[in-house]
Amino acid sequence: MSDAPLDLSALPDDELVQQMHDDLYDGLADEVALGTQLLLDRGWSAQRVLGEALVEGMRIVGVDFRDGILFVPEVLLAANSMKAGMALLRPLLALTGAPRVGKVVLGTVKGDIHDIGKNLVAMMLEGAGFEVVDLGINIDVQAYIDALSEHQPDILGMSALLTTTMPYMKVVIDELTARGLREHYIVLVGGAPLNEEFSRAIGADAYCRDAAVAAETAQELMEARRELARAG
Ligand code: B1M
Repeated sequence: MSDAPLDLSALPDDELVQQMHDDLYDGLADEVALGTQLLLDRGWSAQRVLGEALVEGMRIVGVDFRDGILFVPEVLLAANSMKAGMALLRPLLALTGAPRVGKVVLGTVKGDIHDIGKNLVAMMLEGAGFEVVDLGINIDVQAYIDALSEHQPDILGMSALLTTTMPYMKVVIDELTARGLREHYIVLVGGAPLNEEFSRAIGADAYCRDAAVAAETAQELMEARRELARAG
């Protein structure tokens, strides 16, 4: 058996993707970044690398995290590796040449520090032509309100990955309503534990299953709003 480092560039596409899943699982950020670049150099689209190599790799990590095989430190390393790959995709996803179509304030709610999905949503929105103000993680109601007042966006986007933090979205929406601000913004919500029903129940405008749906929904609702403004 040889101890020579694996030459990622020598692997065919399917084996490279498989190896990237393993490297993501093992938290090897440099290798994940290299694999990402190799696939791009071989003509893969940024969306395909994202879906088949990175998101799928993180899905596998999530399963073993749930089953108690992986723990927080390992998952953090995996998350950092995913981010290393995403950093290479970001400019490509943002570079669609779409005209500026609106502004979004986006953040992960209070108590929640998951940000990979939110970061992807930010990238896809930028790619669809939105200006995105990313507030980061663990955002409380006052910070959302301050950001809305400062940046005057068209859309507020909130992310939550925990069943314990998703109810905080309602706290934010209720506060907007109490201040008479709710109708000023399109409110989009997303995150793995959410669904349409939850989104309706808390008074959001739409639930977005994934980042691509978030970008499509943002465009559709902006267009509907413009139609309404033209008609009225
Ligand atoms: Co966390 N974690 N985690 N974790 N973690 C989950 C969410 C969990 C499902 C794992 C599991 O048990 N299988 C579980 C939640 C269970 C539940 O509530 N039902 C869980 C838990 C329990 C926890 C801790 C409590 C663990 C502990 O400490 N004991 C802890 C909580 C910390 C906190 O937030 N206070 C914790 C910590 C962590 C890490 C720090 C180690 C790390 C986060 C690192 C980081 O984000 N920088 C982490 C990770 C990585 C995960 C998993 C494995 C992966 C999440 C992810 O990045 N997915 C996750 C398991 C899983 O989801 N399979 C898990 C990839 C990403 C692309 O998908 O985030 O779903 P996702 O985003 C999608 C869509 O949801 C949507 O679009 C995105 C892209 O397509 N979307 C939006 C997301 N936000 C949107 C906003 C929008 C629109 C669409 O706005 C418009």
